[in-house]
Amino acid sequence: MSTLFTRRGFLEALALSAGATALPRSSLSAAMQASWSPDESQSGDYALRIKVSPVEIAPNRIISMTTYNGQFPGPLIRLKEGQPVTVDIFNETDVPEQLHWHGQAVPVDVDGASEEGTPFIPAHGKRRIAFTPRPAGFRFYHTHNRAGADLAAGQYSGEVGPVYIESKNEPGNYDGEIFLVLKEFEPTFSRGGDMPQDFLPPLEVKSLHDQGEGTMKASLAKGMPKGYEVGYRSFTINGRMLGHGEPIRVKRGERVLFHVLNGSATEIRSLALPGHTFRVIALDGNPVPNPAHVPVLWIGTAERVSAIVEMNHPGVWIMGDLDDDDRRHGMGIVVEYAGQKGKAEWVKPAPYHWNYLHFAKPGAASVPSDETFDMIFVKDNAAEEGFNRWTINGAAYPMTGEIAPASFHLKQGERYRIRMRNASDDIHPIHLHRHSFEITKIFGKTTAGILKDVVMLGGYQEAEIDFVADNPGLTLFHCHQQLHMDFGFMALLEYL
Ligand SMILES: [Cu+2]
Repeated sequence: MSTLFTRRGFLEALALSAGATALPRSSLSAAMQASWSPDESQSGDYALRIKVSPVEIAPNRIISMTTYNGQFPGPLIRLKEGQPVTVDIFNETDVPEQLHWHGQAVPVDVDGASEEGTPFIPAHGKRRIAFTPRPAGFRFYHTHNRAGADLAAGQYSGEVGPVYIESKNEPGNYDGEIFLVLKEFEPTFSRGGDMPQDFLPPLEVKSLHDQGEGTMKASLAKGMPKGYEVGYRSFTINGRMLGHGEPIRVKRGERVLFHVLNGSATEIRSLALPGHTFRVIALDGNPVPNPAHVPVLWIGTAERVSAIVEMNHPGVWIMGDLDDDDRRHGMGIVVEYAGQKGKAEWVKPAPYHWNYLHFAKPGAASVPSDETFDMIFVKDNAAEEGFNRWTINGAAYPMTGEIAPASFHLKQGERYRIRMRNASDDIHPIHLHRHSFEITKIFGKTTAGILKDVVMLGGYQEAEIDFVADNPGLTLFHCHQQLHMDFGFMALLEYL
């Protein structure tokens, strides 16, 4: 089946491809409903089943992974902003689970983070949750389990699925809508490894650079090896390696809206379509003030980009990652124009700096904040049984699984600014739970109007984000890189 659907046909098409249990009851066929016991059929609007399943990412290349409803990615869940839903989450595994509603302003008992106090979905048990979806836009759901040294756990698994929350007035100025989930599989550890960062504007802060490099040199001088990093053997879009999924079939002149989710546990991804540009209209599901054309998308771990592509360059193309090795190992999908045949072509795009400021109104000034928190992020090389330990203001979040005391105490209704300084050479996709934030300073410039829930903070760089404390309870702040969050890079904010 093609991954391209018209807006109206989407739900019907989904019923054919996705696990039926994830669809609203009303759209299930009689045959599908028959598989529900009477007890279950009186239950929630949606059901998600966490289970270990084989997933075929290329012909006869079948990977065992924990999934939602036996498929990867998890089924697309379409919700309506402000219209309450109930979801039954069944855990058919041996491990207690957390299902996080990433990017939604939900209460603590729904959010899906044990650090905030969300109850676990017990092993071989279930939880029913009820919430009101908000805000509108492209969100997602994923496990929030700690993986630590277990490369089958946490987001190394297949526990990732897209959520789309429709607003009351969708503009819909496009012909088709496609969801793409980028995800690597078959992870292995290595010692050290470099994350590409030259796609960001090069604005290192000298004092942070000197601090980070000094600490690293001292550690290596003591004979410490470099801390573990993760690499992958296979790469997929929508669960299929490049060349092994159905192509995206388009016609000349069509305007296609791509909703791209980086579902990786650890990686930053890029995406280009030779001969075409992306008109970015939303970041992390939130409309941007200044939709702009870009040749390449760069998407941090857990970030989303929504962009319209005008199909005006007929051919058969590889829409793929700029990294040759990752693309050759699967990170791409074929885009095929009607009437065009032949081998899919890749053309490397010209170098380009990804800059969130392109999508802001030039000169926009942010609202002053009531209070500012400073945070400095530091890496202790290989300090935790060979893994890098991460600290925020000198403290690593405890790895015991218990709820730690909150590090930051807020007052409801106030507007806060977090001034983040990265004293490490790694790039960090910084995430705040249950709130959206506004980027107010990045790459040395102040700005306003870019609302996100994850922001990439480059090595030795600084950035500032603002948010309003309007969703009380414990709120988790963390780096979304699994290896970083699992080894200390988390902190709790609290207000009642
Ligand atoms: Cu990080």
